[in-house]
Amino acid sequence: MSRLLTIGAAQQGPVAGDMPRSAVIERLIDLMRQGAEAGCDLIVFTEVALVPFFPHWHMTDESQIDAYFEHEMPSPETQPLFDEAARLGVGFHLGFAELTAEEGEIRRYNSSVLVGADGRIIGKYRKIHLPGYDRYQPGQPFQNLEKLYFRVGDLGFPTWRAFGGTVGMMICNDRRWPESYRMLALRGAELIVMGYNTPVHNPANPASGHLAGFHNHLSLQAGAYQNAVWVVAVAKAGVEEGVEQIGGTCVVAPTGQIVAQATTLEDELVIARCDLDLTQRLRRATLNFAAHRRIEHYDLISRRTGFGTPEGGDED
Ligand code: CDT
Repeated sequence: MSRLLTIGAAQQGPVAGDMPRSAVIERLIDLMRQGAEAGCDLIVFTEVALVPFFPHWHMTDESQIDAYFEHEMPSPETQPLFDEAARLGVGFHLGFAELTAEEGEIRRYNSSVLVGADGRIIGKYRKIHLPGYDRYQPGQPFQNLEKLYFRVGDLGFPTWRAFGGTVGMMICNDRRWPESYRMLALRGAELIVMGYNTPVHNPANPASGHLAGFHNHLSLQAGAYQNAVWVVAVAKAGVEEGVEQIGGTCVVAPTGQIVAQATTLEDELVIARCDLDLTQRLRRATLNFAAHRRIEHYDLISRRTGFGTPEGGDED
């Protein structure tokens, strides 16, 4: 049996600071139309897709900060993307900065939505692993202030029945943590979609620049294979307001193999036909969690001996 889903991973080139949202949305609609033309069922856009990746700059003026956030989704400005999806009959994933009033206060999250082929929102995810700092870092060529601008996501790692399978979302830094994939896989995810804004140079670890692309694919391929899940990861690529970002947008099969990959650092649609049933075949074999995963044994040695706990073997 096969359950084929054609997915377009819509890599974005840089978004200039003075580019209006309407122009960015035109670019996304163009990629969406290319996908529809090629028979895509689902288009995956990147993290914080509508504006430049503003956590790279330190800002204190609330109104300047809020201008990067979406106050509703869809909004009059983003509605054309939803309308075009419904007209074309394709679903999409969109990352955006979310500003919301909850429990009597303004809250800001790094969020994404999954939208069906009818243009309606299926589900929302809020990024859990926020990298970087909560305050200005002097002496850095650029900042990474996600902890300043966003709260930690409070929606967990949900999955949804959609597009003929079970779908979950993560956002950028989440992909470096094995538990993100495992949580989604334990909830039945057959497809994980995500966007990322990853600088080539990490000011906190300048020596690792040459490994940025390798670590991206390493995380995605390991996560896909170890959880028998399709992974679609989409970059905002190229030099954006002076910050050089990796590309490497790709679709990874549950075998861990990259089956399609971007070749540029610009707007580029990467298309792959994904058989969701491949996840089930692998989960009946090597990656059969119920048959082979032995979580109850993982901690036995620590519990019997105390060895490997923070106290070591020093007790009694
Ligand atoms: N957007 C985001 O989460 N970026 C981080 C940069 C961390 S620096 C290695 C990422 O994990 O790609």
